[in-house]
Amino acid sequence: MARLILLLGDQLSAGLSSLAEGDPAEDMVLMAEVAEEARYVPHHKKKLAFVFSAMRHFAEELRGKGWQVRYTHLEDPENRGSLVGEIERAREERDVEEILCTEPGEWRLRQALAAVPGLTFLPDTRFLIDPGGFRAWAQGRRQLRMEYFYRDMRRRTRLLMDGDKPAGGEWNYDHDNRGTPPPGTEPPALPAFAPDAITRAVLALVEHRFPDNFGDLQPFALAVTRADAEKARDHFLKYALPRFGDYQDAMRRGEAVLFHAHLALYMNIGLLDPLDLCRRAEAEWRAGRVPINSAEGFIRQILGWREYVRGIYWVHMPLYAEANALEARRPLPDFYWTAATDMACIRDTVEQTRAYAYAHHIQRLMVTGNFALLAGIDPYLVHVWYMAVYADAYEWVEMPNTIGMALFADGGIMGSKPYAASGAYIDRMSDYCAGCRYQVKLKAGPDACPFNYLYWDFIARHRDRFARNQRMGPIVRNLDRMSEERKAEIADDAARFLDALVPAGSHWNG
Ligand code: FAD
Ligand code: DLZ
Ligand code: SF4
Repeated sequence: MARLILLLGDQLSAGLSSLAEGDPAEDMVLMAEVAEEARYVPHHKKKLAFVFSAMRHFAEELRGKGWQVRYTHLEDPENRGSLVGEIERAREERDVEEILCTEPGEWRLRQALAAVPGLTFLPDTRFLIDPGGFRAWAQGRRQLRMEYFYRDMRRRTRLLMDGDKPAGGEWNYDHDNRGTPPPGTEPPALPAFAPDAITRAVLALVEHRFPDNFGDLQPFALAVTRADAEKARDHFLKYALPRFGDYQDAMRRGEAVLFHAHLALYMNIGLLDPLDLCRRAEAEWRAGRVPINSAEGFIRQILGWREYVRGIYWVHMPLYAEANALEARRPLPDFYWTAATDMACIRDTVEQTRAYAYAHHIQRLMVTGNFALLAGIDPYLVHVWYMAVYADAYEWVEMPNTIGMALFADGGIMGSKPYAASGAYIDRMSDYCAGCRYQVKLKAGPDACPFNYLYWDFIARHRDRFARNQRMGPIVRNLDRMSEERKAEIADDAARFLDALVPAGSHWNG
């Protein structure tokens, strides 16, 4: 009797553990486009098209290598609508001895699949540390910090190491990642990939089946095959990586990607290998083509943050999804979907998100994330939004970034203090404020930048909690030094602004 290899939509890697364990001569690969996965959050149209097209191309690649692939299209009238249902259907059609599946990236899906009789999970070896290894690293530590995890990962993988010393002399060049590009700096354009017949069929499917989902489907220029994703990778290494380090935290109006990689979507779906990417970035530095702050900054994001958030996710699920340490209960404002706000920074970020299913890290963290933190938006609703709108979003990576890093809803598991900032930060790191109807230098009144009074209102709302946090102490003391009149003014401005927010429709609120 043959085995069935269930291959999920984000497992499009030739070296996947379940494929390595299987035998193309005997076993069958099962891939399925199903409504349950397409609808559990209202995915951006581009994300849906990207996933389905990449799945279809990968199925063709496997067939070309001699695999028998049972592929269910979303439109198949017999489609049972869920991955578990599609396994049952395959089982009704043929004798199946065992089902192999590389560990899914989402707790929800793992629970559903764990209940399927005869299904064996195999480790996902595309990651550089498995959840058990992370647990062992975390055990006994009073507080987890990414920096120490990252150093251990450097030693473990030998990336950017000279003997037992960090290459270049320092572990972390974060202090050299905060420049802003001078006017006139031209970021490289992303490579564009023309849709082939498979992608064009998928685009028609998405337009037909998901007409009301958020986001622009066209133009669609994403890579959907390994070969094209590798072209995108090489383009980044050559044209953007040299300045990635300097401008990692910068934001510029109308520029979605700047010197970022725009590669997370390809890594997360399995088209690019993270370790290989890190090695290539290191090779660029060793060849003298990129500075150390670029190579180290890039490798830190992948070897450090990417692996760290996955570890946090698996250690803390399922309770992590419900975390709400700051008791934030406000509904998500409508402008997260419509971009209809006078706040230029949010408008630009949401417009880019709508157009590209992409925004870079500082926009996600310090614009939309920071606003949701300060305004006290319900973390679960914010999580659904981030899961839906970004082409690279899968729960293992999105949830710790949203619930933990951006919203501090985990009470400090991910970071020792909230990433809260007033308008001054956004002004320093971007050119948004010059084109905004609000004035970033004003602290109070209807023309003041909302981030300014929302920041202090946030600190005041959580004063007692933050007073106990060593890193927040000085900020709380600044609040305490304010006059009662000033505190009342902050509370009034914040209430006026927050009360006027229009909640998103219930559909979008998840
Ligand atoms: P670059 O900025 O060029 O970084 C290089 C690579 O490092 C990325 O491709 C990514 O693989 C990795 N990386 C960088 N920062 C992180 C991080 N904080 N966590 C994990 N990996 C990181 N990343 C996702 O891949 N999927 C998500 O759903 C996601 N949701 C996020 C939600 C919020 C609220 C925040 C603050 C961050 C989120 N991130 C997420 C992390 C980060 O913003 C994206 O990885 C990055 O913007 C992707 O664009 P890029 O490929 O151009 O990355
Ligand atoms: C994101 C996604 C979408 C939109 N559709 C499918 C699908 O139809 N079939 C599938 O196997 N996977 C899909 N995925 C990815 C899963 O929802 C899920 O995020 C990952 O498999 C978790 O590892
Ligand atoms: Fe954003 Fe405030 Fe600047 Fe306007 S003034 S762009 S709201 S930070």
